[in-house]
Amino acid sequence: MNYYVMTLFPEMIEQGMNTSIIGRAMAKGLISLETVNIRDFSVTGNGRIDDYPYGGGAGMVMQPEPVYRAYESLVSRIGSRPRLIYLTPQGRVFDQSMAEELAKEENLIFLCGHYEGIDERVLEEIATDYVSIGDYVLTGGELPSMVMMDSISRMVPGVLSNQESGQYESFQDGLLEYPHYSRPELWHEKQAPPVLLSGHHGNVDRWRRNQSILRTLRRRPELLQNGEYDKKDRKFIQSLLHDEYEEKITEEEKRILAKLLAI
Ligand code: 6GU
Repeated sequence: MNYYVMTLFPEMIEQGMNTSIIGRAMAKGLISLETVNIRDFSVTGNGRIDDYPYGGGAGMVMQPEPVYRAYESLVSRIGSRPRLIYLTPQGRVFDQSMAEELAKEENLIFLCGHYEGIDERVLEEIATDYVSIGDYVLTGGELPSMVMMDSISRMVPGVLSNQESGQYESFQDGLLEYPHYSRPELWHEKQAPPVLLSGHHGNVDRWRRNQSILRTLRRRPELLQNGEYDKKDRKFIQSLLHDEYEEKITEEEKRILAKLLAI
């Protein structure tokens, strides 16, 4: 996977991407990163790349020509026109399925805006995707591009040391992940769940699946509709509905569970 980031703050991207798992993947050659400083393509001679908005109003707008020149210089070096993702709070909200889809690309260009945004006309010519990382406003696209590159990189084969670790994490099956425990067996008077120490893999898997369902119900109930529920899942959901499980289930939670069984 080759990432190209067009930005006014290339050092921010480079510093953020050289650490931890992503840094190791870059050292291994599984991922590469090139930043393009849009300011290097200023057309005014004084390094300016922004101007006042037509029609007035607050803030500045990034001019189309420096962005366009930075883009054309980049794609001529790449030798193709990869997908170009413009980071904007007005985009489609990034999620795991988008990360999986983008991980299949060989090259990706991220365009980071600042100030009030980028002149619409150049976006119309070069952007293929408009992506937001959530419903809140940030000062620029740099952090969102790094968030996206981090989660896309995890999906690139060889990046995670142990393929297992990618398999059972939150969202892999549409539900939240089950809780984790390690030594000591007793900590602050809390016992690790005995089933996890039983050595019975079937029971461990069943317990974890049940905990995933329960945790999703408690913390992100709206995600439950994304899951698929087999016979054993349904049996567990029934046991929750009938208060046959150790945890207390509220009436609202029961309403959600009953709806699930109808799927
Ligand atoms: Cl992609 N950009 C900015 N500036 N703010 C955001 C965002 C992106 N996603 C959420 N908030």
